[in-house]
Amino acid sequence: MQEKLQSIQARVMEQLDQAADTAALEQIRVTVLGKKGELTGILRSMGQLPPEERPVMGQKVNELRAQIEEKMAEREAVLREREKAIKLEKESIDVTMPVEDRTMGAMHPCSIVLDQLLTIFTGMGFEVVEGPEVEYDHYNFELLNLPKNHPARDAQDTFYVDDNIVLRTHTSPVQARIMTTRKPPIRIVCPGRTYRVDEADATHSPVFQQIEGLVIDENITMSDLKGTLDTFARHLYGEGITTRFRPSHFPFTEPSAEVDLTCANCKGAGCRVCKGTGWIEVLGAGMVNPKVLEMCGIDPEKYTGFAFGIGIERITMLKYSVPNMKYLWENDVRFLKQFR
Ligand code: 2NM
Repeated sequence: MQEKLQSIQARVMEQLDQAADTAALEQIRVTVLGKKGELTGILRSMGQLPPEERPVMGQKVNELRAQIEEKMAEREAVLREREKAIKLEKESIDVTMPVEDRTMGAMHPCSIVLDQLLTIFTGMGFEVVEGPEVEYDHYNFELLNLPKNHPARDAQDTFYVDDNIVLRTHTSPVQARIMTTRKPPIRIVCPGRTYRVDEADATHSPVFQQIEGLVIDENITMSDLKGTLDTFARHLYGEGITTRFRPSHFPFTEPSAEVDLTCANCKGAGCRVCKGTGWIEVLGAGMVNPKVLEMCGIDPEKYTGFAFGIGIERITMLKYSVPNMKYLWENDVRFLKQFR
């Protein structure tokens, strides 16, 4: 038994010296000191010894155990230090390493302009209302004084889903819906996508965006329209920018006007952008046709109103000197990243 102890001592001390990591140490602990370990086995088998040898043997086993535990603790401290150093080395971050290039997104120029328009009009007390892009003929045409067989309803201009349903050709049907469901005073702007059968070219697209305004109350006059659009023009382009109304015709307004803004490029002096006129055509407007009010259930004897429509792409192109509308929907990043 004495010899056995000596051989265990020699072997375990060497194993401890050679243990490469704390997992190996733990393995030694189990095989030597564990419940089924060698030393434990020896202690248990001491019953076979003559009683007078037991205390001496027991002491030797305990001494060896203490020696192994001490050595193991020393070795463990060394190995833990080493493992910590390896871990730190692995996890270290080189703060001087160049970062991966993350490209920032940008607002689409039309969205920048639309946001600006919404800020201007909500600042004047308008509420923003949206509605369906797939619309009943009734709201898109009928209520807006565009009866069947009106030339503006030509299949040439309108995407028909079926006899009664179209892709809206303007955002006015959103306003027709509001007029049929609310009582004046009404003060709304309606932004959104609109659709017309059109060949895409430098200034046209079958899908485009509009924002239309509508005000209905007692005693609303054309001067309210003029004042609203003058304020809009000033906010969009600054002091000195105003509007000019030219007579026009829309079925849903009477009277109707094409509205020009002072050319922001030359402040009205005349330049290449405005073809020497000092004015840029920007929107259409007018007093809501009493027939439209009547059809929408608003008493035209009591109430009057004005409305206007602005093409988002058109004023975006003017604002950023975009020479062709295709740049607005091609989404070439070389174009888009200029708006970061
Ligand atoms: C325009 C020009 C003139 C307009 C009319 C209406 C409604 F619903 F009140 F009848 N909404 N928008 C209107 C009037 C739109 O766009 C160039």
